[in-house]
Amino acid sequence: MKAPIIALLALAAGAAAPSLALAHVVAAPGEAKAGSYSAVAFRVGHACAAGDATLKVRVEVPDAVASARPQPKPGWTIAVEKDGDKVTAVTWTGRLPDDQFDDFALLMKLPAQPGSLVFPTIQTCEKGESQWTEIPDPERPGEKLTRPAPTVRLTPAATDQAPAMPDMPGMKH
Ligand SMILES: [Cu+2]
Repeated sequence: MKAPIIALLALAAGAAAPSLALAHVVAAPGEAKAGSYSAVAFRVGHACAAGDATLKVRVEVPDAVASARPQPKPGWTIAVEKDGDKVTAVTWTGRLPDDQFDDFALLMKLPAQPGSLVFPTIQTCEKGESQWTEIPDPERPGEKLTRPAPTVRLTPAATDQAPAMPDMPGMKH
């Protein structure tokens, strides 16, 4: 009786492995200085399923992010959702085939508090949808999630003598 169950589990693991091995939707870079203005791209590594195409990417902006502005993308339209002045979500609409990747960027004023910033993201495809909304547990850093939300780790701001790396050239504020 046990053998068939083990075989089924092995099959299930095998089926899940290809998508796990690919890039998911991730924040790039996945680390930034707390309190900085930083550009972070949401990198879409593949469509919702093999052979599908991504049509829409909606990124939720956490409350702690004081400002967020999307980078324009040729071929994509941008819709910004706001609560008062605060940007709460940004949606890019266009078309990205499964065998290509692309970056969808936001320039943000990041919170001063070090920690993890989670950006729940919905990827809408021609044939389906992937909800990248699972929140990583900081106490289980190596844990493999099926659909982890893109996450930016905020590192303590340097006590900088010299200006730090130019994160965001051209930004006026
Ligand atoms: Cu993936």
